[in-house]
Amino acid sequence: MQFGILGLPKVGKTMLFNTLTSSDEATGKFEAGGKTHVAVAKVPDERLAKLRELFQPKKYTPATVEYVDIPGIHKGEGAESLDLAKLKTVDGLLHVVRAFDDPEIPHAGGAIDPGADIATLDLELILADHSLVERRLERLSKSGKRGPTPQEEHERRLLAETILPALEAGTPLRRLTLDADEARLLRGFQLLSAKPMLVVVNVAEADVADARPEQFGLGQENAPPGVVVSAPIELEISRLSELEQVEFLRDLGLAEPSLDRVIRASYEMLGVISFFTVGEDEVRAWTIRRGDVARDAAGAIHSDIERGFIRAEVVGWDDLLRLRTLAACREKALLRLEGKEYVVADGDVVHFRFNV
Ligand SMILES: Nc1nc2c(ncn2[C@@H]2O[C@H](COP(=O)(O)OP(=O)(O)O)[C@@H](O)[C@H]2O)c(=O)[nH]1
Ligand SMILES: [Mg+2]
Repeated sequence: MQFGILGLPKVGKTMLFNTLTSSDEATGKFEAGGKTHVAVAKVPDERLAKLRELFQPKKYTPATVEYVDIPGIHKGEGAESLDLAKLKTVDGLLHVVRAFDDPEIPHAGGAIDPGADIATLDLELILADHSLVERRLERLSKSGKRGPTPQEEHERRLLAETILPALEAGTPLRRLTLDADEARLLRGFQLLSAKPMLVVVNVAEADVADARPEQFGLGQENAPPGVVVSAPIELEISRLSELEQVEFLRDLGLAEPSLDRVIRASYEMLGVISFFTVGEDEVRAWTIRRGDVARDAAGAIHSDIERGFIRAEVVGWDDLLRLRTLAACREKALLRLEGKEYVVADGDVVHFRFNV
């Protein structure tokens, strides 16, 4: 699961990437290197943290999201300055826009205008998609004497009748409502404006307590969801001890580091959920798609468990916390026996019985 971090140069992408993933890549007043960085962030999860306290395991393994820091898009150069090959394969986009002013750090767009920058990036994604779709349609029209296969005809119609008109109207494809079959086809095309997108607004330190995503037109109808952060503050928080963090956040009037919200929002936007396995050895979160059944969940751990699946013992994380042991949950009939087709819920604690 990978999220691409993108935006104009010098908006704070790399500083946020470093904080999200505890990395140490160069940030700076000059566009640094133009290199792409990849690293992993742990998904903060209070439920899992509480299970850790209960079980005191040797090993603790939260879910993760991988972030790719992609060099800035230069305004005017458009899609050519995008690392298209890298962007095509990511599952979601994190668009960083700048709302902080600093005369020392020139802004690529001239004036500070987050709304305009959001529109600029969307336009770049739409233009890149447009040329991909046109090329694909051209190829599909060259099916030769044999004529198009039903699959090719299906693709052609979706592209020509739905996708292309949307792009020409300037609509990012993520806004389209498609049926399951069309959505699957669309994912196959790896178009950029179709990917789920979260906008991170990097505001001045003084504004961080009061700024709201809605101010920037985010989180409303037709607009992507947004989170407001201050990159230097987030970096500072990440360097504090847990105790110092609590105080610092309270002074700022924040309930939690904003980046925790960024990571959780990224995770949820990809349509995934976590189930947990617990024990003295390890307390761990596993990532599956929403709607996956117990057999899929078993496969996420190991193909042997999927193949030899007998049943799943399932209890909600909150019930387990309340009763403290799986045995007590069993006694109170809160630990259920489920079969292969059970749809796993977010926060389920699962123990698999299997046979190899
Ligand atoms: N004053 C101020 N400077 C920032 C803020 N966020 C990032 N910077 C600075 O902006 C410059 C560019 O940051 P960087 O993360 O390299 O941006 P990128 O080009 O988008 O990767 C660096 O000098 C950062 O220290 C902010 O919120 N306020
Ligand atoms: Mg950078």
